[in-house]
Amino acid sequence: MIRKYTFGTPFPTDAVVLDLPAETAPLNSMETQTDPEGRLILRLSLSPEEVIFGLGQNVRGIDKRGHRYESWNSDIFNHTEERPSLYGSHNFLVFFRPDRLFGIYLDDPGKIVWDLGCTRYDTAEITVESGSLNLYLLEEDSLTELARAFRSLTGRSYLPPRWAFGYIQSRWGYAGEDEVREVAAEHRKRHIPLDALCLDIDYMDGYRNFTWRKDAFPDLKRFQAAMKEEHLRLVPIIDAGIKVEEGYAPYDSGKARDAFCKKEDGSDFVAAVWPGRCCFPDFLREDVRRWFGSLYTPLLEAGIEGFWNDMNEPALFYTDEGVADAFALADRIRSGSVDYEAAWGLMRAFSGIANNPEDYRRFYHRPDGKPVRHDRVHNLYGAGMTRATSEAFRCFAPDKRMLLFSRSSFIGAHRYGGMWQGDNFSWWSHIKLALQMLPNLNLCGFLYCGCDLGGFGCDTTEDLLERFLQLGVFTPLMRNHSALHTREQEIYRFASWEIMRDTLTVRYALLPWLYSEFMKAALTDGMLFRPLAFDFPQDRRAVHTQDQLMLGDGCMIAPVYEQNAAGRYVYLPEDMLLIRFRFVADYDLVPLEKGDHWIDLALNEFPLFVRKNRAVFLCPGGEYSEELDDSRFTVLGQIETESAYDLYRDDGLTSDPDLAAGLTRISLSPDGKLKREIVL
Ligand code: MIG
Repeated sequence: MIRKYTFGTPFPTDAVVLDLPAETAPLNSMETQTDPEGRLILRLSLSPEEVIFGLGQNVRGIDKRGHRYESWNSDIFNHTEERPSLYGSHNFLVFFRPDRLFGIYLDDPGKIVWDLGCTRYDTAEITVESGSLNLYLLEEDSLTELARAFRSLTGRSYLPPRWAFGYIQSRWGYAGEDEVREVAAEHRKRHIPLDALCLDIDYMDGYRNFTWRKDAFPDLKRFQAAMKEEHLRLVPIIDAGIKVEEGYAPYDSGKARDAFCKKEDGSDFVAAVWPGRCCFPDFLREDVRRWFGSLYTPLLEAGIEGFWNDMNEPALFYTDEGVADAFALADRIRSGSVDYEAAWGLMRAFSGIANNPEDYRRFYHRPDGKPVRHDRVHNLYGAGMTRATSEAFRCFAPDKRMLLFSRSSFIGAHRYGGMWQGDNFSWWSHIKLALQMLPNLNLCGFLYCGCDLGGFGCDTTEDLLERFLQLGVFTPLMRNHSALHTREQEIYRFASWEIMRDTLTVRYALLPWLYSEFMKAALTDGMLFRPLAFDFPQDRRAVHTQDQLMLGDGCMIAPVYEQNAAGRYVYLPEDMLLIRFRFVADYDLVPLEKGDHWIDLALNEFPLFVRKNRAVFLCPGGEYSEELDDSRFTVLGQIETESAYDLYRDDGLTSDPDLAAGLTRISLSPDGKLKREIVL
């Protein structure tokens, strides 16, 4: 059951697809109050065993309790534990304890502060800065049903093409076509599976969106066509800002349409990002989304089938006003006496010059012609860009699925694209962080996601990259990405590249099954990754587990995320089959009983656990997704009663897939074996 409560005058976000009437009776399951500043405060008490899931992309555990988070989309190059927010705002929370289950969704694009048992462990206090809000209260009998109800409220998740489940190599700093070709060739030469290569901002001419450097990428269309012969796709990046420069077509056409966000005085808002001074498309306007989307056309015509959208929080390096404020403070200090307050203020003024909260108050959107200050709608910006791109795809090729993942996001954008988890580091703790984010992203509707494998910032090491890949084997987006000036991170750069390649061969063998699980989840409003609590709500240990995830139909993952660990402890909520993978054709099958187990996992080994009467399907493998034979499988599972698996297959491209038509029922009979071969 879903109930809607309206406070104040909510800003329409398009996040919700169900048209519900607002309740007239007051919301009595929590305390609500408006403070003197006009902020709306929601308060509820938490019992000692209460668990809180949700908030999508955020730091800390699967259970969000015990920290103060913010919904405020931020370009943060340092995902440390104290961060209140990352790139996306996903305002859906589920409160779960043995005698109570409900979810709340706060549909508002402004800042929200979530004190989830941080100040007081027994209290959740949520502050909605704008004071206006559509609040949805969701009540169902189970966590799974609650997640499904939420998707019915906010719409079906984005469907990527099947090739997007292949391995993607990316790096900030590839100098040109020759280098990208060489990276591709090194993969093919060594039989390292690969489906796509990302082009980072280096491909652009002076970092101008929708251009490319003619010296380094002389003919993008020819280049993409040549790559396609190798079964590889190029995935270029697009940033949010448009360089202010007369004669640069996107700027001129944007200017002619008056498409950019404005300052209070009516002039275009300008801030520096990669290309220099930029204007920012007003993605809240439909005509602007259509215009911006049309700018992708030349790239689509060149044969590009996927993009990643970046810097769309929007990230701002600085504004002239912000710099002037910082210098004004410096001048005051220069002419006066020194005091510590001023000194700290000065340091903050300069270190906070980027993504300065003041700058987000300096510009306006005009969704219906009327100005709305940016900070009121900040968290919607990236979602608008995602929507613009997705709608452009639909215009260009209505029958075809395209790849799209964005850095910034908001609930609602899950219908238009996937997302990557942002600028992580080559840190061991970031394997765990990525794992913990996944189920909460799925809960909020974002199914196509993954982190920068190997870590984006700082230098990776062989063992760290290998362990990252072992998580990535199971994430829909499986991309190795690293930052400019960091250690080269392509698999073949490392002495132990062969074990990394072997790990990828397992991904490709699992790909048709993983795709089947993904598509079934997406088309039935389900989740691919779930906290254990979803499948074992009565099991206290399972409910509080923070480093294992349920995956698809009856599987569980538990990657190693610690340096030099030779294995790890795993809690099994019931008897399960351990598949310890080394290679597509080399794995151990070990039936294990419910309870705690130490699992030996050498650096080249990683586990997948399967519940009884469920199965995992391995195809013969291949070096690119189109090569995979999804008619012959090795089926792994401990079958004790008559069971079945519904395998979903389609052409991997059609934009309007038919679930029922794609399903093949495969019966699984108890035959005392853990492994069987099938041909469909
Ligand atoms: O300010 O395009 O998160 O993946 O490599 C950095 C360069 C801009 C941030 C993205 C990252 C990308 C980088 N970008």
